Amino acid sequence: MKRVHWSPDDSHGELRGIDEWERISWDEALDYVADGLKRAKTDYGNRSILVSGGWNSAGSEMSRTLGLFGGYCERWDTNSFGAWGKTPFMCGFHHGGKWDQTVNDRYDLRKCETVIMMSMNPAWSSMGSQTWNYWQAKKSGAQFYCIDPFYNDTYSLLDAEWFPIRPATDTALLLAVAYAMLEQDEEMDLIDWDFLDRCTVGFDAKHMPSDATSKMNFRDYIEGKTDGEPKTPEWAEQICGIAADKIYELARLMGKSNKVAFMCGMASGRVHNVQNLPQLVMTIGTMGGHMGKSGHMTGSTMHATSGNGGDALINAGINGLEDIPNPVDDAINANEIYDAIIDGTYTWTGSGHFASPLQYQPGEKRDIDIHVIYHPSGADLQTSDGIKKGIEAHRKVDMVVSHGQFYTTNVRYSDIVLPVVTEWEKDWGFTGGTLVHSSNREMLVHYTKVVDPLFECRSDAEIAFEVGKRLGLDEKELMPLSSGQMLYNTLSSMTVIDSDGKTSVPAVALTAEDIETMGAKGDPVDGKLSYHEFKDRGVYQVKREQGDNYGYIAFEDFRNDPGANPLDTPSGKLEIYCQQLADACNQMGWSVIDPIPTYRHVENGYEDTFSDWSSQTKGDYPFQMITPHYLRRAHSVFDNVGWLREAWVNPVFLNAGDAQGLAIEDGDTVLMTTAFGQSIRRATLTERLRPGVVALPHGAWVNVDEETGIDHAGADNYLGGQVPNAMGISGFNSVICNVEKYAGTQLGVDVDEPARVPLKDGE
Ligand SMILES: Nc1nc2c(c(=O)[nH]1)N[C@H]1C(S)=C(S)[C@@H](COP(=O)(O)OP(=O)(O)OC[C@H]3O[C@@H](n4cnc5c(=O)[nH]c(N)nc54)[C@H](O)[C@@H]3O)O[C@H]1N2
Ligand SMILES: Nc1nc2c(c(=O)[nH]1)N[C@H]1C(S)=C(S)[C@@H](COP(=O)(O)OP(=O)(O)OC[C@H]3O[C@@H](n4cnc5c(=O)[nH]c(N)nc54)[C@H](O)[C@@H]3O)O[C@H]1N2
Ligand SMILES: [Mo]
Repeated sequence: MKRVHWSPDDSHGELRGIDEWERISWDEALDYVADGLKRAKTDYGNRSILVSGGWNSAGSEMSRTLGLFGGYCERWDTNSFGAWGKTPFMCGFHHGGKWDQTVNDRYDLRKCETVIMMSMNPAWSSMGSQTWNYWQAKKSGAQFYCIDPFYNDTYSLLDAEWFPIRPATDTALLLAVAYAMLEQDEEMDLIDWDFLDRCTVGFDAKHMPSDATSKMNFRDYIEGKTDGEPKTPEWAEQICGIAADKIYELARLMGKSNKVAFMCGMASGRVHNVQNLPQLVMTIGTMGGHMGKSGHMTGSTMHATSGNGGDALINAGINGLEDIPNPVDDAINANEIYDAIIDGTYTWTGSGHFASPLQYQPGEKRDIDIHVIYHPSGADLQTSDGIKKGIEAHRKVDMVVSHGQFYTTNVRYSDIVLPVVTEWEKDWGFTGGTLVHSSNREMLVHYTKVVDPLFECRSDAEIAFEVGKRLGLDEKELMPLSSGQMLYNTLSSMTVIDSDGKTSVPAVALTAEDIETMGAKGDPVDGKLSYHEFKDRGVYQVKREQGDNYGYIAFEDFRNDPGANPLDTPSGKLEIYCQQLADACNQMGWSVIDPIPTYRHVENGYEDTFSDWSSQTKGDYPFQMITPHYLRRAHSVFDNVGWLREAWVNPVFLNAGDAQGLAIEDGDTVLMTTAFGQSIRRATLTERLRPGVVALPHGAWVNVDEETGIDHAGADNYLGGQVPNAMGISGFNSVICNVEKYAGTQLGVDVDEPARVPLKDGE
């Protein structure tokens, strides 16, 4: 599709999102795209081409083509992991390098007596049946507790006792838990001093790491010796809203003689300025000694591996396609991306931000002049903070291109739309791979085509190839391997851990005939499961049972002998004082953090709901908003599906008492206002949300009324804003807002709304 009023010479950018569409041929569309890219390169250089998509724009098929073309500007953000993506700094890059490796495996969870869950909701948000893991622990007698502003379905199922915390205040709570553990230790013997002594650095002045550049230590800070403010439960209560006596109770629960699993989802890390939170969670775990032993664990757990830590038992192979490096090193953080497009400057902090500490460089102000936005995949305009400013940025450039499966927000604000196939129409693919969390450690999905591509849809690979040809690139370099060869390469390099729990062996058996059918070259493989069976089942599942050799206790060797099994940190120990983390963060220039976990002001957090904190006078945005992942959708995907709209309405959840105070009844249309945008939704009243908190489900397709600027869909990121902070954290759960009854026309139920379809020329 082409937007009617767009042409290469006059983009009429102001009409993006409201223009009509015309159908054009693939050849015309690909020519427009290639010509637009060439023009941007000639006139402004490769840096003027922004490739968006997902948490990191590198890795898509188009990144190969554009890499060969001389490069492109990247976008990066912290998406799912928030602050937790940096756990490796204090836990080491071989444990925490995979964020789901600091908790034990699912069978060991059943040995815990006390499971303390912080910001978790596997019943809604973990693909697969991961709630089963917790249910089994409950059947084995574990007691559950939850720290969350929302008493969600997971907690309800597990009959968890609720600590109804205010959003974005977990740091204050946990600092006070540390205080209360210290205070009650003499009487109740809560702290595992032996573990602290042998396995950590930074807890007190006697245990400082050799690379420390300051004298700060955790104990002095907690007891008020560093800043004159002891982090007492009474101090924390003011901020986090949990009563001091409940904080003392939590501290007792964390005690060393209890078999504790202290588990966190990452939602509390998807908050501005909480770079130290994961470090603090791990610190509390070390104080209770809840690491490296059966029945004890501390750390983050989420996605398909929720409640099931450990190395992948089945490892996806590699397709053999060599990466094409991006000659341009520009990479813009999601918190600055739209300002960069509108104002022409941004903070460069390194390229390819994800796995290694080396990728966090001293911040550097750079000029940038974006002329093309290319969305090869992902749904950034919808799923990143600041949709309103994002629309403005999209309206500014010369050309916007999207590969689209549906009429998504990215597509709607584009000029050229290239329809791509869904997973059901692709020849084959796998979930899993280097990221353990893409499927759980025990299984790997292999999907194959269900239907031929519908209408004229093409694959990303075909599009990348066709655009590349038109850019004059070498066909062999663009696509050196056939699809069949890549399938063979992947399958033949796929490995599984044998039943001894140690040996890695080929997973899939391939005969000469299989290989010929794929049209590939290579030797037959003697593997555990025949290719036919794998393909028919669509899944490789490693059989598990209690007492098998596949168990996993995080940090076990380390705990038993830290000298012989050091962590991959500068000190070799768990770093309660982590110089590397502080240095990496502080040199980027957005926020200053301490090497130990300390209390930091959260931008758009609880304190910002007050115009005057000392007199407790509320300001223009008195409520806090969280944006939970929601059953109706996978992020933005499926929001247009009528059946799902019928099954799950998309309300804004309000605390019933708050609503009463505002004279809002269930079903009323409510106006939500933040500093960044306005949106309306029907209210659902509930007692499960703590007072002062509003929950707006994540991912609804924005629907802006051009006259008023108000979004009618309840799009979370139309209300959330961009705040450059810490190590580039997206603050999806640090939003403050006003809520009032909407005086305009009341909204009907979503299922009665027409599905979003493109406006066609002449209709
Ligand atoms: N307010 C708020 N915002 C959030 C979050 C939050 O909690 N609150 N959560 C954040 C998190 S954790 C995440 S992971 C992100 C997710 O952010 P995104 O990854 O941007 O979200 P999706 O909606 O899953 O977008 C995927 C898009 O890719 C398309 N797609 C799927 N397969 C293919 C393919 O093979 N080729 C191409 N070309 N396209 C394909 C789908 O149609 C869909 O439009 O959102 C983040 N945004
Ligand atoms: N159906 C569905 N499933 C999904 C997705 C989806 O969009 N739809 N997305 C997938 C993806 S990519 C991801 S990353 C995961 C994310 O899944 P989760 O990490 O589970 O994310 P959320 O649902 O945002 O939040 C979980 C809980 O954290 C609480 N919470 C929010 N802010 C805070 C806070 O500041 N402090 C505390 N203590 N608690 C807080 C929320 O109230 C909620 O109960 O879900 C995955 N699964
Ligand atoms: Mo995510």
